[in-house]
Amino acid sequence: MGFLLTKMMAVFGDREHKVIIVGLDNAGKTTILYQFLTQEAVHTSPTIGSNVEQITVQKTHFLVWDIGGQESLRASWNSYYCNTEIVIVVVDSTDRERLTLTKEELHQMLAHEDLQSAAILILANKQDMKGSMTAAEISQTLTLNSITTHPWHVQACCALTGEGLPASLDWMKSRVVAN
Ligand SMILES: Nc1nc2c(ncn2[C@@H]2O[C@H](COP(=O)(O)OP(=O)(O)O)[C@@H](O)[C@H]2O)c(=O)[nH]1
Ligand SMILES: [Mg+2]
Repeated sequence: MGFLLTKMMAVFGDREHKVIIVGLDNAGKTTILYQFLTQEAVHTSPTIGSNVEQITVQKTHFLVWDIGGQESLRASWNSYYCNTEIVIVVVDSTDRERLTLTKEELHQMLAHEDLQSAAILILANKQDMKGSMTAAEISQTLTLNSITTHPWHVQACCALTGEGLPASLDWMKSRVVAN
């Protein structure tokens, strides 16, 4: 399947757009990756330390990397940055305590030279949980309005049901088509 797809993409001159999913451990990154896949599953190949899947949205191909978020792994996030077109930052909307940590990681990424032309999608995940922060609250704490260097978008979602994820893929597609 991988070979066939690669061949088809060569024929149609289409290319893959690299996406990375980052966020603290337990935010819901892996659940989101596999929810994306169930929309239009193409190919799976798990790797050590990260998962990578190819996701196709109406002929647009994304190669999506889900990178571990534990503290020990965060230092190696930057080895995935090269050629990344979209960074998905997953937030556990119930985790008020660690949102400032996500803010620090986010603003560090924005400053990284390999991500200067990347678009940023912030997913306010776990909206099904009681007392979860709204997308607006999360935007405010992450100071998203101060970001003028990168296109960004915040989307509320629930990875368990998939709510909000089709809209996220639509935004991702609109970003890479715009470029
Ligand atoms: N209630 C709820 N739980 C979620 C949601 N997304 C993920 N989880 C749970 O959160 C935990 C961590 O998810 P996982 O995808 O492994 O997080 P990761 O460490 O960021 O990859 C798991 O128990 C998931 O089932 C969600 O939208 N709502
Ligand atoms: Mg995971």
